[in-house]
Parts: sequence; structure tokens; C-alpha cells
Amino acid sequence: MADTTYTPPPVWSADTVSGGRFASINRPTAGAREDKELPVGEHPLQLYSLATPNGVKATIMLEELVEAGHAGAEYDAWTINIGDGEQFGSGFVGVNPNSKIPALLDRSGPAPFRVFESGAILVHLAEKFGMFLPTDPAARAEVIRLLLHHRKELQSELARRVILKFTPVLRFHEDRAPERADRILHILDELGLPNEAPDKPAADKPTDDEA
Ligand SMILES: N[C@@H](CCC(=O)N[C@@H](CS)C(=O)NCC(=O)O)C(=O)O
Repeated sequence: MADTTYTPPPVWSADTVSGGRFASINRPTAGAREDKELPVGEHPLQLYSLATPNGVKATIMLEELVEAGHAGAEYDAWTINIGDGEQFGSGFVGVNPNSKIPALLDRSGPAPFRVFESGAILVHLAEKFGMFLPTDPAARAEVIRLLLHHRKELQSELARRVILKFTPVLRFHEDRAPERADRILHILDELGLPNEAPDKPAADKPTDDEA
């Protein structure tokens, strides 16, 4: 039953004791907390994940692709135990500076690249193997709409609805909102932005006068 007596602190601090398993794990800053390389297996796709609601999205997608006969979708799956803080090892932070599972390393081409955010992994795999993402613009827009709507609206609101029943977790979520925002800003400041914009076609590049 929800505890209606709870009042969030007027001034939030990272030291706020708010309960919840991740309260002591998460911080308002991003970045690696220890040197720890990620294992790499024999397949072109390396999945670093766990069987959580976000984690299984990538796994189900890969399994569907393999089942459909896409040999290139064979992958090595590595467990990242977020309860033990493995998402803060240097190797994992390299594939997701936000330290959340799932994350994918695509080593199928000459230059390996990372893909994180469960929705982005689904889109990447759908495009790579030509499955699940229609080419017809209207159908494609509908699939993208469903994916984003699920990710942003449905999932978070349903989760909040369930969480409201559990006071310690509610406290965790309410108290941790500023922390999560600070961490995202930290990533934007220091970790997540490439040093240079991706190459644009020459015609799109600004001339000296425009730059
Ligand atoms: N927007 C992200 C969210 C991923 C996410 O929240 N993952 C959770 C597990 S379901 C996690 O890694 N939590 C670890 C933590 O918060 O430290 C996505 O869709 O991939």
C-alpha cells in the first residue's frame, strides 16, 4: 500500500537515503568506476545484457533473426550483473556511457561500433537484416511510432503505476529523478558527444564564410 506520508526532501542531495536497491549504486555523475574489460566472443555481434524488461528486447530480437535464418545475427551474450555494479566497469561504459543494459557491440564490419538504448538496438538490427521494419513509409512510421510510444509513454507510465504500490521503490524513484537528470547532463558534457560531427556530404558542409 502506498505511504502517503512521504515528502520528498526540499533540497536533493546524492547522499539522500531513499531505499531501493539501486539507490546506493547510482550516482549523479557518469563514467567508469573500475578498470574492467569486456569479454569478446567469436561472433560479429556481442550482446552485453541481463534478463530485465529492457534487456530481453535485444535478446528476443536476435533470437527471432537467428530463427529466421540470419546466420549473421548469431551473437555472444554476456551477462552484466547490474545488481553488482558491473555496468560501471570501464569496458561496459565504453559501450554505454549511461551504464545501462542492454548494449551491443557490432564487429561485423571493418570498424566495430557500439549501439545502446534498447530501441536503437532494435532499429539497428531490423535495418541490418531487413526484417521487422517495413520500407513502406506509412507502415515504417507506424512501427517507429509504436516503438517510441512504448519506450517513452507506455513503459514509463505503467512502471510508475506499479511502483506507486511500493513505497520504498517510490521513494527511490522520486528521490533519484534529479540524480538521473544530472547524470544525463554529465554524459552530454563529457562522455556522450563525439569530438567532431559525423561526415556530411560535401554539399552540406558550410563554406568558410558560413562557418
Ligand atoms: N533507456 C534505456 C534504459 C535501460 C535500463 O534502464 N536498463 C536497466 C535495466 S532494465 C539498467 O541497466 N539499470 C542499471 C542501473 O540503473 O544502474 C534502454 O531502453 O535501453
